[in-house]
Amino acid sequence: MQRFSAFSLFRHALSHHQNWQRSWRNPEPKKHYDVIIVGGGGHGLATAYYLAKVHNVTNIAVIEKGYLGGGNTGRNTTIVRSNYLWDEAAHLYEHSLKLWETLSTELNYNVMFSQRGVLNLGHTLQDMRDIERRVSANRLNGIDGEVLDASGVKKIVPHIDITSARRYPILGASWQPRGGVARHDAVAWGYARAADALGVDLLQACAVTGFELEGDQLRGVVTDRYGVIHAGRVGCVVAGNSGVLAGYGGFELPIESHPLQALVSEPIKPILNTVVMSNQVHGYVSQSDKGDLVIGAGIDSYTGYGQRGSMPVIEHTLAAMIELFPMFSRVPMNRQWGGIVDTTPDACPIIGKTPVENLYFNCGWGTGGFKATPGSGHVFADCLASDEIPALAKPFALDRFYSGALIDEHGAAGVAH
Ligand code: FAD
Ligand code: PYC
Repeated sequence: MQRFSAFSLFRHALSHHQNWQRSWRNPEPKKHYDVIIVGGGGHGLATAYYLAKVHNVTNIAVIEKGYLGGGNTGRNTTIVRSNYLWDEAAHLYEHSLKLWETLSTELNYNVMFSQRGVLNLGHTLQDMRDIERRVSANRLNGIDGEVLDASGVKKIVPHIDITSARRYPILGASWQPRGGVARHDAVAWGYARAADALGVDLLQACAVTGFELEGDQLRGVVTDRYGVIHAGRVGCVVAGNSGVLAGYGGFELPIESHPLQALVSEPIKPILNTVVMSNQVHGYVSQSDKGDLVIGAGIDSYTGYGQRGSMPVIEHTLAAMIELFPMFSRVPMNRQWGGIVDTTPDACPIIGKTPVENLYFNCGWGTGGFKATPGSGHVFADCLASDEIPALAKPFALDRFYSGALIDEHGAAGVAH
């Protein structure tokens, strides 16, 4: 009998995977596109869709190194909300939430957006003060929100433990009724199908490995599958790989790439009809329509590009869940995975121009970009179509890290950093 070492089995599996990727049937790429989008996650696909639909720019390619939606878009816990503290972020995320509300109709694809409400729990007096400030700011911006006390939380989530005997007693929460969850894959597929129907080329299994530069002007991208493809403008929407692509352009971004993990339980009968998040205990949970408890963690503290995380974080997250819902201690867990998120110093995205002419970046969404998918694509399409940065995106320019006009959203990020 032939014997295989673990290493040779791994190599065999890897080359099988690479051959499968290579055999992926793409449309024949053109020699020149008006716009190339690098990254076929939700944000890249949404950008291509709005470019074609709103701006009538259809000579576009989306270039994806793996498969569409296989990055953070397909790995996240799908929480959608717009309850950010500062005006700039609140307006951008609310723009996105409004687009979510009509997205299934817009794309003629059921993205399963479910406005079941989002609770952000408070466990200390200071948490409650922060919650009151944030909810007041939200309401001034026309965003729905309420401050609940512990009994108000219990009314919405009967199974939660609000007894004061807990290590992190629940004092109350912010409640955004219009928040909720969506089906992550469906968002990628919905935008991809709609963009494809408008003539956008979707090139999968094709990595961008460099930029074609003439002085400080970008002329196209170098790919590992088709060589150089020329473009008028290039928009990079590659989340945790943004630092690598900035390197191809010869500049740096204030971004760290960190693993962020999540897991699901076995499907159980309906028990939780909203989203519960707690920054203090470092976890968040909702229940999918299939019945799984969808549970997420804070970021792993080390940096890296591996799409997996470390054990201690997951143990810590499960301890947090049991703190909130002691009855979950007996639910078997099914699968665990990780994505690579791109965190910035102010927990806000970077959208717009770069030091290289014709090269634009949309990144830095970190742990919270799924909810922004429609809004991000919508404003980035504006940037790429007209070279004018729309008002909603202006505060998120790269130069804020030089001017000091940071928008600190760590408090509303909802995930421990
Ligand atoms: P991605 O979906 O990662 O797409 C980027 C694509 O670029 C990838 O498909 C990648 O393969 C491709 N790419 C990279 N380099 C290259 C290259 N050189 N050439 C070609 N293609 C390339 N956000 C929320 O709002 N709510 C949540 O509940 C939430 N939970 C999360 C839970 C986890 C575990 C994780 C990991 C993230 C979570 N997020 C959440 C964050 C959210 O998933 C991301 O911010 C969002 O999905 C980013 O979308 P994207 O399209 O920019 O990135
Ligand atoms: O930004 O709401 C969020 C979020 C939840 C889980 C990960 N990110």
